[in-house]
Amino acid sequence: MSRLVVVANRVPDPREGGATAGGLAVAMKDALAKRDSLWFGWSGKTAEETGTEAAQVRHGSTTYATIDLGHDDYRHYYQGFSNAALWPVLHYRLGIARFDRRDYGGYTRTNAAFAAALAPLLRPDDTIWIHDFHLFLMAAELRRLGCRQRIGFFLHVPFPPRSVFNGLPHAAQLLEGLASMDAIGVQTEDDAENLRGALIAGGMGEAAMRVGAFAIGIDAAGFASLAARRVGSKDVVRLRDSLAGRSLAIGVDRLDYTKGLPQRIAGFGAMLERFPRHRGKITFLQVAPVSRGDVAQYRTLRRELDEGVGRINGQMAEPDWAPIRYITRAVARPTIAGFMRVARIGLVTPLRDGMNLVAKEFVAAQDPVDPGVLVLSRFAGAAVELDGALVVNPLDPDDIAEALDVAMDMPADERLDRWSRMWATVRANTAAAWCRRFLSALEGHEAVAEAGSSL
Ligand code: ADQ
Repeated sequence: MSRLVVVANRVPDPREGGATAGGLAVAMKDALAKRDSLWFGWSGKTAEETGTEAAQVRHGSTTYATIDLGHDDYRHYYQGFSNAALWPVLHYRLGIARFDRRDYGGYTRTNAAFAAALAPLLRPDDTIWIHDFHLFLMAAELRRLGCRQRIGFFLHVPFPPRSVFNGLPHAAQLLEGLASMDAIGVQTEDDAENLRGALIAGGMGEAAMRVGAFAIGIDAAGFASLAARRVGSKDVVRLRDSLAGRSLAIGVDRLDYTKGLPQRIAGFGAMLERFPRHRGKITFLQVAPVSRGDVAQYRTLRRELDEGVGRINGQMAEPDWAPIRYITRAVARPTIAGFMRVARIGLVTPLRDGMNLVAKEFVAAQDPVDPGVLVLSRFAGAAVELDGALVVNPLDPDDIAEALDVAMDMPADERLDRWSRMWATVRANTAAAWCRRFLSALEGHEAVAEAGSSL
């Protein structure tokens, strides 16, 4: 089997096990363990200049190769074009995107620097798999350097309709970059349609045929057993005791404006207003560690949430009950799994999300004898598969309020029926299966459009 080369903006710490590593590392774990592999990307550190030669560490069958980012590239490639322009536009938020020619300059420069540092490490029969929106231009740069290997690309975030995408300055160059890939994966059939439309309109109809939908999954059995094990841990017991018999609703997100947090908080408040019989019967725990705190929109969001939570707690709390508990510190993954298991309701209400793995993790974490209810945004990729959820419009706090009311009263047999359907899907479409499907399309065993999941 040929070597697998994974390229992503961030490279996981080889010393971290699956339990603490990020989502992508968990998803790639099986594929990396089964064959000789190289993971290439940014070290997470900044330096005077972007590195030209990768530092390498071998761990098991994987070599981790990283370069530092120069201060300018960090600012323009990472904070600028990736996080302040591409991220909002790909999540349909053209209006809050910030454009600066220097940011795009940093983006092209860094994609080229990644390609130049990776090229000397490549072997002729490597299979290269590039991840996400930071690296739209990397395959084209590798081709320019003479690389002839198969190159696949997976976009973890949504791809908007072309009328939105084309609002992005340099949209055409980004699409041309994508057209250098041999297989292009996105999360849902809607994303695939949007991307194909943009490529066809840009005169790249042939590349459109290499686009397919591959819904990412989780290590379902692993997360389920983690949740079951952690339910007896000190932190989880403390949480459960503190609830004093009340139901728990839980939200777990990065603190990001795509996750619909202010609307979710408002929806919870609206539920207590409109259905007062639930007052004092439910506690909402939102865990949202600060991310990208150096980007302006994220600071504004944080203030908005502080205020929203404070207002509702101020209005509704009793001396022995506060409706919302809000944590902006990181909570360890195993603890999160245990918290999810004791929750009666999972609130996953992004305004847009490529997939949203928290929704799948919530399903996996449930007690099969007495499962909770998932309230899920129709704009998360996960909503295509998780048809047992209460699906809401995350922009409408009243819709969230009504779903919470239904969830609070849902009889055990309906909860079980809905959860069983979702669990069957989550268990069938694991991270490992996603990896296999994409690689099989990339390595030419199946046409990309057919290899994608039948979403
Ligand atoms: P993210 O936007 O980071 O990922 P998501 O899929 O929900 O979103 O989460 C990824 C992982 O981070 C999950 O395993 C989750 O448990 C963990 N996580 C999130 N918030 C956490 C918290 N507060 N504490 C601890 N862990 C937390 C991007 C796309 C998604 C897509 C994934 C994978 O934006 O749409 O599902 O990539 O493709």
